[in-house]
Amino acid sequence: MADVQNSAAPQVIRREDYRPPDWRVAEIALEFELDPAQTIVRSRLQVERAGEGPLRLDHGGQELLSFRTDGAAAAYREEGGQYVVDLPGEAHLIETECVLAPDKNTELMGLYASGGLLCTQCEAEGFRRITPFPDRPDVLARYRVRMVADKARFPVLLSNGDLAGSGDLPDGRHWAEWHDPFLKPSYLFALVAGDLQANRDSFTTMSSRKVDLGIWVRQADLPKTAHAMQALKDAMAWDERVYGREYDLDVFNIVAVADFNFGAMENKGLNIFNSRYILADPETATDADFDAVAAVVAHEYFHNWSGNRITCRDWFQLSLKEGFTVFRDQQFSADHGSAAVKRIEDVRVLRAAQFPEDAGPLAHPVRPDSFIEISNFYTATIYNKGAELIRMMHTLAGPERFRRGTDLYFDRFDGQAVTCDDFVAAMEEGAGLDLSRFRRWYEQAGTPKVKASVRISGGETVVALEQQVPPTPGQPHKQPMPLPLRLALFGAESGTRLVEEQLVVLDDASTELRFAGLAEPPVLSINRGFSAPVVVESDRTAANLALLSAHDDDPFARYEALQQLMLGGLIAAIEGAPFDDDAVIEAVRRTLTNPALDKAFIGEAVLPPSEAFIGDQMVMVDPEAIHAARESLRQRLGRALETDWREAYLGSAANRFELTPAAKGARRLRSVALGFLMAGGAQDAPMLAWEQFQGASNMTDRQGALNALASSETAEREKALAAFYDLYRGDPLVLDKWFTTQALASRAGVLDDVLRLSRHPDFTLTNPNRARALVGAFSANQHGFHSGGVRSYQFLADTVLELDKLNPQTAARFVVPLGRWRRFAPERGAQMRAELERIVASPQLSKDVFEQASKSLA
Ligand code: B3K
Ligand code: ZN
Repeated sequence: MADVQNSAAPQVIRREDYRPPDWRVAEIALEFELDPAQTIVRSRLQVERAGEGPLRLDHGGQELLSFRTDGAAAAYREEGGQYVVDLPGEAHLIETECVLAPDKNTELMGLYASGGLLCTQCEAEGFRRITPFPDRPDVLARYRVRMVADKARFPVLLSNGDLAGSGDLPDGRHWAEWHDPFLKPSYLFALVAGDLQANRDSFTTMSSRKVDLGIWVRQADLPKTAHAMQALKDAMAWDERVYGREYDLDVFNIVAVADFNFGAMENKGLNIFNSRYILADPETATDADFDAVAAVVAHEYFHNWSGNRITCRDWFQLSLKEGFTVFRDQQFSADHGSAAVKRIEDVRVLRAAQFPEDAGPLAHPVRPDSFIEISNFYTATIYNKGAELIRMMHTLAGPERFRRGTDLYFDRFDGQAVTCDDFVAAMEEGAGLDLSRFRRWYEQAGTPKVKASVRISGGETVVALEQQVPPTPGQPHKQPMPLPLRLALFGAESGTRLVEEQLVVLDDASTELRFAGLAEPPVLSINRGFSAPVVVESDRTAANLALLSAHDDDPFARYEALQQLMLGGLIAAIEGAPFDDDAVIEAVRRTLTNPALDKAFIGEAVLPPSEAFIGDQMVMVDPEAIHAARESLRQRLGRALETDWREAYLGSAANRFELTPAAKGARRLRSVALGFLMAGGAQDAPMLAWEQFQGASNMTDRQGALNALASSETAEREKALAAFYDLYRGDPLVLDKWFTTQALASRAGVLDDVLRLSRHPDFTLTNPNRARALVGAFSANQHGFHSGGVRSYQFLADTVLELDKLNPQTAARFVVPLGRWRRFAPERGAQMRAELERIVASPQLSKDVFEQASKSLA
């Protein structure tokens, strides 16, 4: 850890130090007198002895008005954020009374105010900010919650479980009481109070129980809740069909709030959502937004079993619920749209967020060994790589045996707080797999590299595979991991498949596969469907890749072949090597004009790899050279295939707005084609874009046109940005898009735009969506961000420090891009590093930002 001059270095929490709790909480009764300025919280805990030690209640520094054990003033001591009480007997009653100020809570953890509502966020350690409690996921209790509030301001009072009663009080106040019959950890507690309206519906479960569903929003937003409601019902039915999981309460409520640190939260029976993952209509949400709403609604719903009924023993096991639930939501989305395109998107996310994490200073295993602040571990590794681990088990077992594994898991551990290893053991037993080596996937960080080569020897074709797992912080030496690789061979001349697809599990450092009697020289198709989350390096030529991009019958492999072909050309261009781009142009043309392919797939496949992805393939990232090479390829493709782009553009013309895969695919391809026409410099392209912008009947077309214009130097650019702002200035979620589009633009001077926008009256750091829309997007714009030089780095560090005072959890996320300093040229790297040092040396830094910045320097 770096030299720290400010406070003492924060404490490191280690997995090996886990001890079960000494006291259980059988029941908790909570009483809230709700008021934004001053909320009183009274709690009564029935605690029971489970071990030798004292009772430890975590707290969040709130004002404590009283603390009693068995009716008498408690004799407690304070130890590092805990009240510690020695209790003599086996069972005791603990009562506390506290006062909170939700309207001063800018961290958005615990009880806080958002747009006139009061709401909670407790995962991971927010419950302690509400009331003193053993705030750890292995303490499961039964909750009874009584809320009292002013009826005019807070007509709706919601909490977990079922409504047990409600009524009016004489002074304009009212009350409601909710009881949750299920045992739950404190991180799943929730309450909401506010002036909300519900979109109500119901779902009848497989055992014929009727469940009342409610999506609660501000009245004006009610028309935007239909898609989320449909997704919820689809998710409930899907989980019954695919996993045999039935919902268990009589009520399921969702509330949308405007100020939220992440996507959504799976509180038992009362999910709380960032409004961007609930509200959607064609005028304000893109197709990608609609898909994200459905995926997040499903994800949170699926947590009811994978997370709530069975939860994590400790926070090191976070991927137990998150990796599994992401896998479940990926399967759900694949079943409700194009499975091939969904897999491509999932891999794109993994490569954009997780591979760089695995290769950088913040790399950690899917089950980490230590942390300073758990909020920093809600990462792409825990979520997305975690999901890939579950997917590999699914691939190894096949769907039926996998289901036997999950049945056993749900059966065996229902109502308990367990570990990742408990999951693997249940899968091993239920599915009949040997997963002993597979456990290394949970232990070792780093993305494995697979070298694949093909040679002909003595009339046989030999496929040689070799794996290597790179060193990561704290893990210099790695062991080989079992890599399930789906592979096939295609004829280098004919493009026909020479052998059936096989699943090869490479679980040693290397292996060789032999094939005899092939009719022609083969081309290897490997990691089909992206069956293992690895980087493949192969000896395939540009001609081999072009062949696969035209003939491979696995859609992911086909997409990947074209991506690799483009990548090879781009890297050659960046390194100044000669590169004949005719093969790329021809391969793109064949994909673009292939009537057998669906448009959504074409739209994905023809896009060159992102600048960030190209950077990840290089030891030293040169943002200017990458940008120039990619732009020049886009320009050449735009020119060479102008007629085809035009045809694709017109052939995908918008008609009636529908959310079918075909209609979404057509919209996608239309905007991609427009982007190439702009890149190729077609004279009428800006006008086409402006017409698409103006005539759009939906946000997908409008945003697609705006994106194309935002990266241009045209008069239409300014017109479109001004018109967009005027149209949507009153809609915060759409205004976020306006900020993001400009921050992501591919043009000179993005930094100046961003600095100007950071002073715009609509910009604020107090709303996480807005902060991410501008600052998060800018730092993800590799060329725009780095071409701004030291001023970009200073801006990012200034933002981190300013936001840290308000909201450490969100501030810490913005540190990450600076941590890539080792991968940039020395002068640039030193400037990035200097900003990290400035952050670490700042007084009163949160644990969140300290951990990210100091680890990024180490
Ligand atoms: N479990 C929450 C995430 C909580 C993040 C806390 N820092 C949402 C989800 O993954 O479903
Ligand atoms: Zn989750």
